[in-house]
Amino acid sequence: MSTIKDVTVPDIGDFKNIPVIEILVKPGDSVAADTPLLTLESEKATLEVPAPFAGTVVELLVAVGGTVSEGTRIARIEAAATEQPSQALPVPGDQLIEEPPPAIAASAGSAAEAVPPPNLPALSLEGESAPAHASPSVRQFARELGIEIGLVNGSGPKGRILREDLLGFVKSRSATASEGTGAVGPNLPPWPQVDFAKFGAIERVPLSRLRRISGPNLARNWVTIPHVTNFDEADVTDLEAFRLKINREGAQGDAKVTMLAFLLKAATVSLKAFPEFNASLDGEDLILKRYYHLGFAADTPNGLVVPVIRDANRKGIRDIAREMAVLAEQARQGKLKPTDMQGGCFSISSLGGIGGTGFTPIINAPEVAILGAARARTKPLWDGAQFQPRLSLPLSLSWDHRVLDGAAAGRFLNHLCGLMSDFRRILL
Ligand code: CAO
Repeated sequence: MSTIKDVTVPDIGDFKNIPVIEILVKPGDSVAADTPLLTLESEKATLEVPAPFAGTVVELLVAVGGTVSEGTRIARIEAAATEQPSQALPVPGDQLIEEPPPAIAASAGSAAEAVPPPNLPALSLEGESAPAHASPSVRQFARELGIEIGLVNGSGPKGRILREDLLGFVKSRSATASEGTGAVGPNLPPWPQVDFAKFGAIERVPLSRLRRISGPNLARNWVTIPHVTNFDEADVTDLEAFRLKINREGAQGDAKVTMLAFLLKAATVSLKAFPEFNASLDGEDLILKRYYHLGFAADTPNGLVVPVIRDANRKGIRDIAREMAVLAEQARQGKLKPTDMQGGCFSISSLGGIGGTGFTPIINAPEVAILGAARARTKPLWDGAQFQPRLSLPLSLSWDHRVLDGAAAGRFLNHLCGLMSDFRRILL
């Protein structure tokens, strides 16, 4: 015969009027003895109140946001006929909750198949691959971050997982799949520790502030964005002749027009034609931008910065060249304002003034593509009847394969090369 019994908050020490932050069951749920029913969180600790016996939840008597103290009635549970009372006390956040051993989680194909062993909390089958030691609030934070807590190494006492460990895990997470879980985890060996001085003279030089800031951002972009790079070449023979002409015609003090100014302008037109390149990924949505703010990578003594030319689509080539010269100079002097580097939709990295035949630029998140330009060279190009000396500009387009695909990238580059080969197409 089964009976309905009230469940009250047991002895929770000095805590009083503690807010309920999470209800973990609902009426109709079957619970084992010790299944966590709700989570309380005071300023100092997080506690889970477990079911004192096995049975079926009939009614919940508290809601998220309510407060409870020792003795507060929180639920009514119809006790199972053979229920064994639990010895469990609520688990304060300062203590550890030990997750079930991996064999249990791994052998269960689904939550429904899982049978919690006696005297262990009911399984939270999130695919944990190792026993996790963590307070309820840390486990909740892990759920919010979508992290499988069993994959995180704890740095606290006895390997306890701390909030900082979760944040560190997110930062270092690579696309490597964790065996058996299908989940992603770092799974990387530690950084090689080498005593370089053993092999010869060395000098230790601290990274510049700029590199310390940009390095982790570049690493994040490289690790988290599935990059693919397409290559193409634009015949810029006529454009180069035009560029030289307008530079000769330019007034005293006019900024020199370089190929990059044309590339920036042409990119705005291609972005208009292929709006999915002028976008950012936001969860499962794509944010399509109706503005055209273009960044360009600028080399400075302290490292790389990416100033942004706003509304480049509305500006003429000379305006773009002038603005680029000002921003590049400010970048070199370390005088760019944060706002000068914000709001970019798409970036261009030009190494044309320096050299090289091509490179694979890293996407500047949250943008979805970046264009690289290498040094233009005169090459013999077959015109159908004979070879002609033509100036060829090597271009590379790195793009985010979560958002774009190779065909789209090929079309984008075709379009851009077409514009650069005959700049009159800009007017079309
Ligand atoms: N092919 C051939 N020549 C090129 C060229 C190209 N693709 N691009 C520029 N040039 C020429 C210019 O015409 C100029 O020649 P002249 O002095 O004879 O007129 C010379 O190279 C120098 O140009 P520049 O570099 O001063 O000007 P820019 O507009 O091309 O670039 C800026 C400006 C700020 C982008 C550049 O100075 C710079 O910092 N580039 C480095 C970007 C970078 O580091 N990218 C890598 C990022 S990943 O680490």
